[in-house]
Amino acid sequence: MKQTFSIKGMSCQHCVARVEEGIKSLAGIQKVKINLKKENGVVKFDESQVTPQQIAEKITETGFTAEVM
Ligand SMILES: [Cu+2]
Repeated sequence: MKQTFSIKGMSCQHCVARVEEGIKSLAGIQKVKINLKKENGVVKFDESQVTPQQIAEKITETGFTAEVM
């Protein structure tokens, strides 16, 4: 499935890369597209392996504020 997350606190491409790497470290992630300007990220994943909540928690772990939209 595809889910959009609001991600607050990113200021540059370094932050984007950090969020991306964090999300990709989870099982079942197929595609990650982070938009710095819009402060969001669209993640495509296998819902039998990972939940939107787990993805939001992982983003929070990398140091940013995430919310399932
Ligand atoms: Cu940054």
